Amino acid sequence: MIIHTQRDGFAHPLPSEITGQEIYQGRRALIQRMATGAAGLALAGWAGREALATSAAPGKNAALAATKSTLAGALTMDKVTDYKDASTYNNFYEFGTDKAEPAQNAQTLKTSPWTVEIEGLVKKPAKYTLEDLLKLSAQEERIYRLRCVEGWSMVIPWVGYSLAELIKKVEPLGSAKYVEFVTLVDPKTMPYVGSQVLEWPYVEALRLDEAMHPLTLLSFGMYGEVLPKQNGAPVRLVVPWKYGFKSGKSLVKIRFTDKQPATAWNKAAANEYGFYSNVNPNVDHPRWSQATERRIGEDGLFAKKRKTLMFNGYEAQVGQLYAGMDLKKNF
Ligand SMILES: Nc1nc2c(c(=O)[nH]1)N[C@H]1C(S)=C(S)[C@@H](COP(=O)(O)O)O[C@H]1N2
Ligand SMILES: [Mo]
Repeated sequence: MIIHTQRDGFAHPLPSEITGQEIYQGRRALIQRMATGAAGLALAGWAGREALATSAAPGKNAALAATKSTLAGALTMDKVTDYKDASTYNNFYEFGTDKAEPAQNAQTLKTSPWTVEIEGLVKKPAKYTLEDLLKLSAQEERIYRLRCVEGWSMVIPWVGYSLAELIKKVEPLGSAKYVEFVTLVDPKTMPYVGSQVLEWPYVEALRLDEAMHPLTLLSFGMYGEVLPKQNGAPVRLVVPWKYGFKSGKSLVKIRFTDKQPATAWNKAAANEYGFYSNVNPNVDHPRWSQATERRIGEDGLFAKKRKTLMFNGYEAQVGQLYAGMDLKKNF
């Protein structure tokens, strides 16, 4: 068993930093969280496994309990991005095209009640309420890199579980080859869905085997709390080896199909954004290189750019999915 001790720059909360939420939720949560702090480091692995998410957020949103993932590749050792950066530097075009706009504009998004409809080529199509989804499998904390095609990246402790858990429940038919992810369109709360920047709803898709890969995360939270609205509340996808845009936010429909679905950025500019969109330093975007990236939070005057890793560093886990494929053609 791997015992996760203090990761570089991964600050455990001091008792004085424990959020009001946890005090409100009671002593057990508080003790679990403290077990991951300085004293907890001396304890055996189970303490860490049992613990709540350890990445302190300011307590703006409700706490979401999670155990640390034990999945290979799910706990990146890179320094975790500051919550402030992860929640104020966003792409969520329904709320504006500027990085700061989603945090300002998305607060009107109504995340309750919420349902996600599963349809298409499955034995058990169903409507899941958010509450059903939250209960469907155990919540895990996974620390994934997220890299945008624009050339920046962050490291975020997400909370959720493998999308595969949900897929198994609905039993895809043999004819299902792709999974389409449809996100919310609500002109009342989303100022930009009347605009022409993209076609709405924002749609993403994966091949079924990519969607079934255990690293593909159905996420409900980050930094130990439910997702901020600007990060795709109440439920989004996180596909860590693909450019950020493959990770659709505020999902309302998951559809199983036999044909490759048309996706938002591919429709907008097919020569720039392919269906696969795997992070690949060897395939340039037509207008810029993809060989390096800027890590958000490291952008001081002398900060060096980082080398972008094949499949965003998840090659050992996902490389096999693309064996024999021409990744220049299938970019
Ligand atoms: N519905 C929706 N989902 C979306 C987007 C969007 O504009 N609308 N932007 C994508 C892009 S380009 C990126 S890089 C990530 C950003 O996620 P973050 O803001 O949580 O970092 O969300 C993706 N999911
Ligand atoms: Mo992106």
